[in-house]
Amino acid sequence: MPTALVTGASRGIGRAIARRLAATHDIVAVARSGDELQALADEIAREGGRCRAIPLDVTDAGAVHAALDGLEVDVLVNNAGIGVLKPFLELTPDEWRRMVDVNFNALFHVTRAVLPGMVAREAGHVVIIGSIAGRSAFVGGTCYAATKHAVMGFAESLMLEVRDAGVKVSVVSPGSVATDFSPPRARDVAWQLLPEDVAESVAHLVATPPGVLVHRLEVRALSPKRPR
Ligand code: NJP
Repeated sequence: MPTALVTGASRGIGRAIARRLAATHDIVAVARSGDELQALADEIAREGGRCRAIPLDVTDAGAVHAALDGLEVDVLVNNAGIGVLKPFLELTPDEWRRMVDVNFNALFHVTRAVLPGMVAREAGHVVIIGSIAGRSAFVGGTCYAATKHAVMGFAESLMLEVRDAGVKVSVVSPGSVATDFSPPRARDVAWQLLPEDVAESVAHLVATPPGVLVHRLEVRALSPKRPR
């Protein structure tokens, strides 16, 4: 079976992606919460799949390289992300730094560890979970939206660099998703996707034929009135 590495797999969207891809891939699940990762690995094993849990802070360059350098990975899902959504003047320097570190700088560490193997094998798929905030703006999103805009620039540039080597780069940009990511805002709740909806989109991307690349995918709830 091919291998898929999913960051931020301890809960939310990343957990749903790991569970969905486990039908077709051996999973490497990464996040800081070791107990939650182990619970995920046990769940996947009970369903007949394989999942290796690697507790890891993706912002720690040394730890990422020690754990992931040289790992043979067919699909990398850079999903780990945080959002401290509040007015600019209320953001602390630490909140700003953490968002940039997890949402953007960690892309460098994790992708840098795994991509050389993909390029050498002339195959592989790097999927990044962006956001519709990556091409828009909202009040309380100065830093978060900026990191997701940065993700789009990173992803498109990387795509242009590695597509000749047979490596795909895609960004999945969801609307609001029902996870612990941010406190629910009443207006958004009816329009929220489920983590499994995003996971299904990732599975769809990963299953595209070898010669076909879908680089950007925006995923939204259709209507609060329509069940998914
Ligand atoms: O968030 P949440 P989502 N090192 O809070 C992990 C984007 N998105 O699933 O380390 C390693 O449930 C954390 O694990 P742990 C969003 O920007 C969301 O909603 O154990 N891992 C957990 O597994 C993000 O990129 C919405 O705490 C770290 C996971 O990240 C992605 O979707 C809308 C880490 C976060 O789980 C997943 O978000 C949208 C670190 N330093 C885009 N720090 C939405 N939910 O509405 C955190 O457009 N993690």
